[in-house]
Amino acid sequence: LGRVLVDELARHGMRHAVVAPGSRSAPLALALAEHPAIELRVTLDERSASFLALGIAKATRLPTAVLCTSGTAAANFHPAVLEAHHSRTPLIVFTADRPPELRDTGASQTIDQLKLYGDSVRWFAEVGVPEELASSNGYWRSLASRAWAAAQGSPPGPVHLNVAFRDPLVPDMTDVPYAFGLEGRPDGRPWTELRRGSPGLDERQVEELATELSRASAGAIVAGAGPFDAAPIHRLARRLGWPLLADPFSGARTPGSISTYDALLRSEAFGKLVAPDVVIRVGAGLLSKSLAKFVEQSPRQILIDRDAAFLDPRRSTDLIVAAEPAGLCDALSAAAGEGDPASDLHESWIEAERKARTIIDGLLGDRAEPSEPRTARDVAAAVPDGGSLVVASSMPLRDVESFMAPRDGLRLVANRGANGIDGFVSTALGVALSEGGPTVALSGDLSILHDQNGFLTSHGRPHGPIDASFVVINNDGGGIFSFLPQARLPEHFEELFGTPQGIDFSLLARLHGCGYTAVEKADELPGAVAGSIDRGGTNLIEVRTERAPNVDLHEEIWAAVADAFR
Ligand SMILES: Cc1ncc(C[n+]2csc(CCOP(=O)(O)OP(=O)(O)O)c2C)c(N)n1
Ligand SMILES: [Mg+2]
Repeated sequence: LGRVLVDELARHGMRHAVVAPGSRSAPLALALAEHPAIELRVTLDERSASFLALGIAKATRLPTAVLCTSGTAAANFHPAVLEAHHSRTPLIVFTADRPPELRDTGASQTIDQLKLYGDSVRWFAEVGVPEELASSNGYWRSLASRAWAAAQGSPPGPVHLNVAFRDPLVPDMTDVPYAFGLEGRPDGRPWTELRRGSPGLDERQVEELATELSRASAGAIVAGAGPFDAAPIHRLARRLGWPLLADPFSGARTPGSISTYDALLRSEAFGKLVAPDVVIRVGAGLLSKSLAKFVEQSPRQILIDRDAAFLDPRRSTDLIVAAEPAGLCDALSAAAGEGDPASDLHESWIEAERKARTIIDGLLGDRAEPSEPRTARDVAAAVPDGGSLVVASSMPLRDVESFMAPRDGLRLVANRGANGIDGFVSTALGVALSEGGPTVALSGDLSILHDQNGFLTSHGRPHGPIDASFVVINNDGGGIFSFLPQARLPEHFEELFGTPQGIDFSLLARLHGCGYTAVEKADELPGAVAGSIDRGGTNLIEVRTERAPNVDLHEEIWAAVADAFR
């Protein structure tokens, strides 16, 4: 059973698997370890293991397997399953189980694992105990094919296979040979392939929508968390003469997009100047409150989503178009025809972007000591072309959104599905394992501490260290809370929200055999990132900041940008 499932998934294209150690899972673990096409990592902590698999899957967009033994091990997968569910990340979750006769009997390490993750999986299968039947091979291979298809369904997401094994759990040399064939289809073909067309509108529907857009006097395209193929979205924006307001995690924050919208839209005067009559949105919920308000105030709000998901936390969207954004944007551009765009809003936005960028860069450049906004801006610029930047919730995410300048050649990854601060180290290491160029991670101190066990993977034998650079903004606690109303409750603030941990990150690095650098001056950061990438292995780069002055700096920036539009 173990060998057949793994072989079938490999035929579909699975290349990575993560295993957390245990005994009940041994048949599958051995099969994963022995398959030549599968790159395997072993991670002690199941929560870290599942986030490692999640990071690989986010980076490769391919289903990645994660396996654990029976009992509480399976429950430790739950946070990553939820993130995969909400971020539409394909994951194949194997939980090993006791056979039915041992369940609910007080047998050791046995819990109810059936549908453990509730509605958060695309498909659950109780695979059952392997039986020696002529039909078993077809059953197991078809099951693996279905798991693969479900993980890449509409929407993609996690699949849970609960696999029960009876003793003996490792190959028994006294076994008589298996009575039936276990081969897959010839030429390495999968057992059952699922072919899907891409969702879209028909010609008449495209025409109708294009006509509506051409009549708009003040439109905007807003790209939220994706990732998307950015070029078609840019082309449509240019064709219509509309601005493209691009969240970094859309993949569309490339030259020509608007990146300073969060600060700009905090200005009421600027907001009035650019008030839209149509907004086209792609991607998930918007972190920036000022951007969300901008969208909400538009009388017409169109969401394009391939899975027809109701991504509409403000309940204000009035049209959802079920289509692949890239394909639809190209179709709309073609329907809009040649000639000058009807709108010149793009130009006003580009001018405002230039102004805001100058103000922000001026304020950040004035300070020699490191700040959180500058760290976000500079780290996003410092990752070499073809590299990845993995960003933690919540201030690092917000600061990258607010301060990252548009650029090409950068893949951005974050756990935006459920916005947890958990599993961050492992997610970043998973991205690093996907072989997509140098990986840099930007995180707060608490996010790093939350998944310290993740570092166990980085020096995990026998593979050696993973190449990843962790930039840690250490403000000794949860900086986000200083922006929230609880900041006005000084008697409880530090204990309940600030939660300083006082950890020495150089010792943490030493414990895990990671390199360590402290950045004392703001302009040392790009060099520190480049140095870490050159050195290889997992390195920590600590940037110390303070929470209260960080709020002041953000407010200063917002006020200065607003002033320019008075
Ligand atoms: C699993 C999980 N637990 C708790 C939270 C709530 N939370 C959001 S941000 C945050 C503090 C993060 O601190 P840090 O990583 O140091 O980043 P900073 O806000 O200081 O930039 C907490 C506890 C969460 N999002 N996810
Ligand atoms: Mg912090």
